[in-house]
Formats: sequence, structure tokens, C-alpha cells
Amino acid sequence: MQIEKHKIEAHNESLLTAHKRRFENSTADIKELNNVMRQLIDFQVAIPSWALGTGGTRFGRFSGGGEPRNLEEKMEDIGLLHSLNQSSGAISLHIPWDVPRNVASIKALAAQFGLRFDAMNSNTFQDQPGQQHSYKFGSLQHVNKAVRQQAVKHNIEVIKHGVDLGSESLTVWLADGSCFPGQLNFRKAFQNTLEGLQEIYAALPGDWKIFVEYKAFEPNFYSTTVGDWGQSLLYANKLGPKAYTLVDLGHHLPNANIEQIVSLLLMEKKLGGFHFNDSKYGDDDLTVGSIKPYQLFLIFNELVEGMDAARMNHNTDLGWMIDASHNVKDPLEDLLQSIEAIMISYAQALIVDRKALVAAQENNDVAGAQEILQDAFRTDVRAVVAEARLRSSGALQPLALFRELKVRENLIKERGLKTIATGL
Ligand code: LRH
Ligand code: MN
Repeated sequence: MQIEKHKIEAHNESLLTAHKRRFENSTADIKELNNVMRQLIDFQVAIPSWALGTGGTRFGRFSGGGEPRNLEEKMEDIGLLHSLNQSSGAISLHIPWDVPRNVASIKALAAQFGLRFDAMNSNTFQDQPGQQHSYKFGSLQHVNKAVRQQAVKHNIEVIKHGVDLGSESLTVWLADGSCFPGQLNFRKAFQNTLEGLQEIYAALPGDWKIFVEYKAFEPNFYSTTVGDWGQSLLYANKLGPKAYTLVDLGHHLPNANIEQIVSLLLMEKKLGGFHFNDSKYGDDDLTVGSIKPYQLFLIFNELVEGMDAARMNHNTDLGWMIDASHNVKDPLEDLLQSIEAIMISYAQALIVDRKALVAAQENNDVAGAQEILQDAFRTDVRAVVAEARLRSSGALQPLALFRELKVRENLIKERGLKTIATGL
């Protein structure tokens, strides 16, 4: 299903007067408004190809129907999201869940929907039918060289798919680790993993990047072989200039200060990108900003401060991706809400009075510094984000229009109630 431009224009027309009033009110005190608008319009977040169905949890799965049956329908759904918010102009593929069978037609579809291919994701955490060696005891860390070589070979195949599509980066997340004390020699596991990553690194095309995604735990784990930002940075530093760390917000131990981690990885020029989501306890992959919106703002505050200090291009110099899975929400509604939360936190970080904040910090004016930050966080920037969509021919209220046009009902008519999307 695609949404015709005239339906978006009609929607915007019906909301324009109220929007313009809200926009005037909320921008009265915003300095450098044109720069803020420019940054918001340029900012694009990649949608994961594995988060367009209702994966549920290990205990149960409750599909809402109309799920995409193949990569083409997944790109159609992401194209629909992008037509509504003009901020989802990229897709991140997971191999082998979404192998591009016909590269030419997939690239044509991407061009039609205004999508580019962001980071490719390899998968050595599941055994595929007919696979020679099992990843039961890990992949790149495995004590058996044949298993390690199989994992290296898979990652190089994923790079090839990416080159065909015009992607320029590979994300490696390893479910490698151990379930019990004594099961694993941590040093050998690290060295085997590094050796494997070095072979993958050597296969990267000149302008490509590799993102080493860390994760503290999954249920049943005693240790993970890329367990935290320190270990990921160790790998990235040992691999070379094309290797970076990837921060998935859900991959931290409770109460980790993620904004401080982000600030230091940026300082080291080793922050490659993000998997945005939110969580209450573990790797819950919940809607971005649904549980800890202040933390998300604080992370964007460090990102804007650090990227400006390093004169980085906000939109292109880091990998911006969502990594979510859906249980009780409609996957597309969930993704629309996640993009909205990201744009709101980014906009609030862009309006922080940086000069005043530096002055407060230099004078140890602790309360003053908090007031400056929370003034931005407590500023309602929703009309500013909506205006950026309006200027990009998107919808003023994407979720409302999604519902008004009965998109899910139409997808169920088109695809049926029982279709299951690959991925999470
Ligand atoms: C692991 C992870 C990783 C993906 C997977 C789908 O939890 O965050 O980024 O490979 O989710
Ligand atoms: Mn992730």
C-alpha cells in the first residue's frame, strides 16, 4: 500500500491553522531556528528490515495481520512510513532473514520509495538449514576453527550483498559467550573473535565501516564475548580506522550512564552508530522514548555537543538506526512513534543554550546547568518537528493519518491475517 501525495496534502490542509499557531508559540524563544529546521529536515533514521512484523516474546506471539511476506513488501512498508514522516529514508537489512534475491528490482524499489541501504547485519546466532557447523557454542569465538571460518565466510557474503545494494557498513552482533562459569576461556574467546573480525575487516571495501555491537546479557547467559562498550572499543581499536563501536540502547546493565559512554566514544572518534529503542529491564526493544525519554534527550545532548566539537555532519557521520521488536503494538505505528521520539529529543538537544551551559559548568553552577538542560527538555518542540515534516512534504500527524487511512486494515485485505514477516 502507498499513500498518495494528495491525501497527505489534504491532511495537512485540515490541520494547518492550528499547526501554524502552535509553531509560532513554540518557536518564539528558539535561537537559530533555521539551523534547527535544516538539521531536522536532513536527519534520517534507518528502519530495520527485521522489525516489520510482530515477533512477540519467547513465550507468545500475537500477530496483528497484514505482515510483509517478503523483502519487497517490507520496503513498501518502510516507503509508506517515509512518505508519512520524511525521516525514515533508509533500510537496514539482516542476512539471511532478508536476502535481496533480485538486486536490480530491489534497488529500483528503493529508488521508488526514496530509500537507501544503511548498515548490513550478519547473523551467526542461528543455525540455518543445511549449515555444516552449529553456532551452539558460539561463532567467531568458537574453539573449532572450522566454525570460526564458517562465520567469517558468512560475514564476507553479507558484505557482498551490501556492495551490490550500495550499503557502506556492516554491523556485527555476536550472541557468543557462555552460560556457566568455567565453560569459556575468556582470553582465547576474545583472541579468536578478534582474529575472525580481522579477516572480516580485511574484506571490507575501501570506504566501508564495521560496527562492533556490544551487549551485556541475554537471559541464560553468564558472559558475552562483546559484553560492553569497553570490550567493543578494545576490538575497534585493535581492528583499525574503519572499525567502530555500535551503541544499542537496550544492551546495557541497569542504570548504566549511556550518555557518558556516548560522549567518550565520540571523543575517541570510535562511535559508529546507534540502535535506538527503550527498555525497563533487559533488552526489551520497546518504542524509543517510551520508558526513559529524559535519558534519550541526555544522549542527544551529548551527541550534539560532541559532534559539533568534532565538526561532524549530524546526519551522515554516524549510523542512525532503530532496533525494535513488537509484541502488543502495530509494528508500523510503533516505528512511527519511535521516529517521532528521536526527532523530538534531537530537536530539544539542538535548542540547548550551549554558551550558557558551558558558562554554568565553568562556574560549577550545578543548579544553573540543570535549569538550562531541563529548559530545553521541557520545551514542547512537537510543532517544530511537525513543521520539518511539512516542509519535506510529509504529514503533520503521521500516526493520525495512518489510522485515518486504515492502513493496517488495507494491508490485511491485501496480505491476509496470517502472514508472518521474517525477523524478530
Ligand atoms: C541483538 C540485536 C542485534 C540484531 C538483533 C536483531 O539483540 O540488537 O542488533 O542483530 O538484535
Ligand atoms: Mn541491536
